[in-house]
Amino acid sequence: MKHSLSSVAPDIATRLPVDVNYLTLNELEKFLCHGGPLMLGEIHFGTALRDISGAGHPHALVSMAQLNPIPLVEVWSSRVPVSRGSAGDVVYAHTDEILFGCLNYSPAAAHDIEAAVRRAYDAILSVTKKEGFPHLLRIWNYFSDITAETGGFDRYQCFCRGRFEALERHYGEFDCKLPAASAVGTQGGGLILYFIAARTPGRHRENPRQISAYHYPPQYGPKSPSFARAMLKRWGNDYSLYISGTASIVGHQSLHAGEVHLQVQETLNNLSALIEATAAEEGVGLQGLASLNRLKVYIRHPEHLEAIQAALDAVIASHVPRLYLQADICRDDLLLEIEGIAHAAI
Ligand code: 3EB
Repeated sequence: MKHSLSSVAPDIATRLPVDVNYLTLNELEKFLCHGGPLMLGEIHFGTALRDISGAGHPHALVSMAQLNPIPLVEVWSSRVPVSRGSAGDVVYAHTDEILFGCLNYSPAAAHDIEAAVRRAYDAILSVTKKEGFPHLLRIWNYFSDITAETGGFDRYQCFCRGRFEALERHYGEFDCKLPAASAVGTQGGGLILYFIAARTPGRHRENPRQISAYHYPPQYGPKSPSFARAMLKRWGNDYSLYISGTASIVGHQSLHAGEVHLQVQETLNNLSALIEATAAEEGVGLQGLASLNRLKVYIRHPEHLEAIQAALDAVIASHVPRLYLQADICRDDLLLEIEGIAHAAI
């Protein structure tokens, strides 16, 4: 039962309102033939595996090299046919239960990252509200030069300020409404955001080993990062725990600078603590790291791939789909970041 959702295409049938798979081009083409109406969106990394420029559904090409032996596409799908639309800067697809959206700014439009992010979040928050999906569950934030300095702050700090201002304007007091998130640096391109929003709220989760990011002290920037460590969502008889990008941070501090083996172990400890605390406090049958059923791993230096893979393979079953990407992490001293989805059936 526990692994029933882990089967990769060509059979990516899912009983969840929203699911993600990492498909080869061949598997993607089969899915388009047999399940095209179920497609919520496709995200390519490094190089596009097919021409997506005319795709009628949300899509993006993210400038992060893939470190998997066979290139994969991140495909979001539903169990029922979707409706598609666009509003302002956002292209979206939705069912009765969820909305998946994507937004893509050119490098020129994302040059002033703070203003671009403010505008992007304004667009996302207004379209989700207008379409009746006001609860942001999970969002991905990808942009270039994440640690480059601009006017005394790095671009990640400017990103955080723009995001904070848009969220504050929209929500007022907002800590408990924050989505799970990743914010990761690309090798080029502008700003790409994609997200899942729902009609009904999920449960905001934090990590007992880490200070909430929205309470980080000011040394990390003028406005704290606005995200939840995870979002727990019940879908009928299933729970999905959408886990934010997780790194070797304890309290608010980066640990083990320069030590990839220790960073991956610390990150696994964080993931494990987050899942266990959710299981205990929410009364959900999540089984620690064994309940992870999707993994996305961001690696700063490709030469660390083997060490990171070995550490993950030692504790996570080989059938769990993984996507390995070369990316810049938002703090210079972090060598990797891991996000994922954990699943439990009732
Ligand atoms: C951290 O824990 C590492 O700003 O949206 C991870 C996930 C991180 C999301 C974000 C940042 C974000 O602070 C960085």
